[in-house]
Amino acid sequence: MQISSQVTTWLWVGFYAMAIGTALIYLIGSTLKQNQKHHAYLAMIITTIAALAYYAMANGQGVFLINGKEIFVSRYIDWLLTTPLLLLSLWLIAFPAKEASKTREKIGLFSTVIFADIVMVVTGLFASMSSNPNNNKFWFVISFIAFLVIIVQMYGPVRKQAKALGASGNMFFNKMLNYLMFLWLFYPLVWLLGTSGRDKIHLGAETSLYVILDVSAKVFFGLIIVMNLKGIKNIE
Ligand code: RET
Repeated sequence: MQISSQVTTWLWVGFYAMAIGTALIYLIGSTLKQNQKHHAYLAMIITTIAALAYYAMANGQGVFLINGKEIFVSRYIDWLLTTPLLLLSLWLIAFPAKEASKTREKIGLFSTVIFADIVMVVTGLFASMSSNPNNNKFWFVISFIAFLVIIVQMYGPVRKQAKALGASGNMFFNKMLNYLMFLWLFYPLVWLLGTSGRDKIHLGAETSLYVILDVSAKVFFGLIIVMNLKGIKNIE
């Protein structure tokens, strides 16, 4: 479908930032030791998915007019894939490499957070597609509750696991966790202010804010990880 040129420009900015970010993560990641390289691969998968989603959106693909509003379904597909992968990258930092035991506990914890994450994104899409305001509020509240479940799990049991990393590893994990969760708080805020919520900001502003958040949560997040891993023991 046809979208305004300001929106399209921002979507192209998103595409190029993700593509260049992927290349930078690759270059820096290639200097890592073999046992740490997978962190770079994961970061590159995240930015590649986003690059593809932005390319599609910039060309009007995966964008639908529902009840007179543009719904960027491509964005939700991007979130559905990349948010679990972002949580997985924190996970791979949190759990000390040498601790091979407790596998079932790890899988249990991980499934809970991933499930909450999927509920958050899918009900967020339902909320943006509801023409009835009560319906819109209902799905938003459900999505937000799922978001709270993620926060509680990440700051509770997952953060506890990272204590075993030792001082520098633990500090690094906490920094990355705070950085990512702080950024995530702005997504529902932009959503609420934007065309899916209260319509206080226009689609161009909404798109630009999402681009800034996405580049920070995906490109910068990945770059900070690959640039800092080298000196940290226990993280593999
Ligand atoms: C929605 C709307 C409903 C309420 C909540 C939301 C949260 C979305 C989040 C998205 C994070 C996206 C990221 C993308 C990739 O970089 C769905 C906006 C709570 C937290 C990190």
